[in-house]
Amino acid sequence: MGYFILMLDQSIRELESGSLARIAAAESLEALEAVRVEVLGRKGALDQFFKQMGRLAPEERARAGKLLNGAKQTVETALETRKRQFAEAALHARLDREWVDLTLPSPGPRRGHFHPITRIQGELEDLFVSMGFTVLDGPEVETERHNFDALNIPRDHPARDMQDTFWLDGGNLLRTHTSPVQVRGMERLGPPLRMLAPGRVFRNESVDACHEHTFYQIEGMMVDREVSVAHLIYFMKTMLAAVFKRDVAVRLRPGYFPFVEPGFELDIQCLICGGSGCPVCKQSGWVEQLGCGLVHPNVLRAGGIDPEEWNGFAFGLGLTRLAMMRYGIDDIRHLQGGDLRFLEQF
Ligand code: FA5
Repeated sequence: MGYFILMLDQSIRELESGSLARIAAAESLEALEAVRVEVLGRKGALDQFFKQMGRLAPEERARAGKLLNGAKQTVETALETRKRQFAEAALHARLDREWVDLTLPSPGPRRGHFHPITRIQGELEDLFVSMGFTVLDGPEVETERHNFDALNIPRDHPARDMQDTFWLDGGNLLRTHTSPVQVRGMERLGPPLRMLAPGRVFRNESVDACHEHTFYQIEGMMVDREVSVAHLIYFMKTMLAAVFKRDVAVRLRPGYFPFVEPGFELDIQCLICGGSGCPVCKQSGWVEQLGCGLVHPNVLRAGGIDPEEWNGFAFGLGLTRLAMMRYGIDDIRHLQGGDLRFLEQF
């Protein structure tokens, strides 16, 4: 064998082993591509060798051709293998990143809960339904007749100023209390009747820790024969016991509402300060919860019921204030502020 072929032989082997070492050490597809271009590419190292083959004798040329093709094959295979390793490593990294344990129990959807006002409203509805009351709904946009006239508050009556009203174009108004549902209830159900009407009411008044312009009330009314103040007190006591589930100090004072006679206001001892005085009870130690009384004959008449034959009691409870007392909320504005950090505490 000639000297030239021996040198060629050695150079090809060196090129092959050098290329394999570079492929093994390559850390990226770019580095592999660089090796491929340098070794296998047009004008690459192997190509240079192929070009020198013309200078060899025919039997040496066959041997050199075999050697070169073998080296080319080996480098190509090594490049492919290393590329596959990169692809597999990338796949494993992705699987590691995206792996989830499908056998873990699901945390389930996040569940909300009822607003404190809705919760008390639901409890009171259940309680009164269990005592034979029907739950009624009424419109928030009311007529002047239902909100005032039929409740014995004619146009020039000073009592209209007791509740500052949002008047609407056309003479309607945003109801200032749930009492208009008494009138609708009498018209719809007729005597004897027991009805409960929860709902939102609106007053054009300034807001403080205990007063909102938009708040909730529950109206209750019972019409039957020989209904007395004793019945009224029984139902009020039953209701407060159900809401507070403990003894709370209560006081009943005479109160004026044109639609009842006699009329009362019921206060409970402030549960925010325990009666010592705070902004919620305006330092008085007591918080007014509801107005109530025996239904005025004029109201029964306006509802189509004969006051000679029937009488009844009615009450209008401040549901928003009741929620404040039950949950110890020291500012009424929190209740409709819509702040989830507040609401999630209940
Ligand atoms: C009335 O609204 C009468 N309709 C209640 C009534 C019904 C009396 C049936 C007799 C017979 P008053 O304006 O006092 O009454 O309101 C009733 C209750 O609503 C109050 O005791 C109080 O708890 C609540 N309330 C009144 N104004 C506000 C306000 N601005 N913000 C929050 N709660 C209020």
